[in-house]
Amino acid sequence: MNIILLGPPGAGKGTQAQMLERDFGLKQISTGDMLRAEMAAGTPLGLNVRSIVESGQFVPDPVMIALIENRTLQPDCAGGFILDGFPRTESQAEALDAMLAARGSRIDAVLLLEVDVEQIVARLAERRAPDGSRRADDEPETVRRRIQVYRDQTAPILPYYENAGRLRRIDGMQSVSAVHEAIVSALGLEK
Ligand code: B4P
Repeated sequence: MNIILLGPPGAGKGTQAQMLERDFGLKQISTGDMLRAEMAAGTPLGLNVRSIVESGQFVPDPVMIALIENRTLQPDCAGGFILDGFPRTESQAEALDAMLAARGSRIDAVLLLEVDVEQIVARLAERRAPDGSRRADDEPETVRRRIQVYRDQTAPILPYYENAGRLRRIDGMQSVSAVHEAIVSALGLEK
């Protein structure tokens, strides 16, 4: 099963993708984590995208599409994957369908985690890495920019999935475990 988790920044996509990977063995593919790993390793890609990511803007579509095209071909994705942070634009959504169709594969479910703006700002103000550090893009001013970028560039892809009857909405304002249960039920998975 291949799944897309959609939602605004801080909606809980990463949190829920980790739980699905733990319980059902689907591979989490977090584009945010992939970019941060490139930045931390100081690769040419990481150096190129650092200022974009830290300012809350989107990395160019061709870069992200190539990353996902390669990542989903890795053997650990053969049993199914969860896309956490991709697609984020219409062009990414169309490229994803085309690349999977060319392999005789497809996306089986698209889930939208719905969370309101106040909750997003509060959650990201609290977020800490295990070592206590904070992400540069979690500063309130940058979070507001990320929410605006989501509204401008990601929200318009919702009709792409909704019109094809592929989008399922999940109340992301509930507790982490309640959101997980809602997702498991929407996907018809059994533990
Ligand atoms: P991401 O890393 O994907 O950032 P995110 O939206 O913050 O994460 P998420 O929704 O996963 O929230 P989380 O579970 O952590 O992207 C970062 C940047 O990378 C982007 O701004 C962009 O620059 C770049 N990028 C990534 N993908 C791209 C693409 N496809 N195209 C272009 N650019 C791209 O949850 C947040 C917090 O809430 C956590 O602290 C968590 O503990 C808490 N939380 C979660 N669920 C909760 C709940 N139910 N109740 C209470 N708290 C909860």
